[in-house]
Amino acid sequence: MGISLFDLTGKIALVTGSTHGLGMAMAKGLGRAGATIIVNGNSSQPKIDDAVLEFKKEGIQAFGYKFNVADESEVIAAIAKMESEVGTIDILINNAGIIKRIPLIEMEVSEFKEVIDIDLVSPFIVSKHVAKGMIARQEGKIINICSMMSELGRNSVGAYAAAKGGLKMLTKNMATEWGKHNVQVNGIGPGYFATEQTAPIRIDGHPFNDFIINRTPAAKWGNPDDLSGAAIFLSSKASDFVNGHILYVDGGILATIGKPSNEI
Ligand code: GCO
Repeated sequence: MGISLFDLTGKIALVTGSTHGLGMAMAKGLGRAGATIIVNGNSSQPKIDDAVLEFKKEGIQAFGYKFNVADESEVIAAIAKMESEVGTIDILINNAGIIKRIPLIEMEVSEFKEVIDIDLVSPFIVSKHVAKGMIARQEGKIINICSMMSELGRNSVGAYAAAKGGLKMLTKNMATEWGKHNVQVNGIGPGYFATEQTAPIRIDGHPFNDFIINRTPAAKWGNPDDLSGAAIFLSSKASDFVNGHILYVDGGILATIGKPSNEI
């Protein structure tokens, strides 16, 4: 039986912001498919160490590195350290991100810029420096974590939507420039998932919670593990001819205008 198209054995994957939430879930998916995982966070070393232990408990080879994805000098130093201590990075998932739910009219410029910095500039910084090695080796996979807000606006998340819309186009441009080097760059656009980030708008009875259930053909919030398949696909040989594609894992939100709350 030949190697499965989806087998990541022998590959090393760096997932930024993977100490919790969607990043951890996608990293676990890649680990279960055979990849060695590099966990990243910028909070505390104990949080990173705890996350690494969670992977190891599942028999996944994992290493942890604390660095700020928005600081180019930290990124350059961290990549050099990771590639000397763990090995060359075959797969990069740019997942680290923040959101600030503030109406645009009330938002400070500094707050807007912070969201753009983390959610859009940082994937550029990390990708640029990881891609140098991928281009030298003529092989690599980069996945940018986009959002429903790469396609749709929503009250109070204007900076986040601007960043995620930009990340969609940055993904297409990375694919344009690096495709000839056998580096496939794609995006995953998660719909609405049950995570810490969405906890404030997911409370039972919260108008937004009811809205999302109505607006989603699958009629539920996503489970972070639902992203594993898309992450494995876009990290594996199965997607070697997929470039610049944003794969939405959204329970169907983008497929529909939705329905009135009283309609079955
Ligand atoms: C919000 C949510 C969204 C989701 C996700 C959707 O406030 O609307 O946090 O931004 O987290 O990004 O794809």
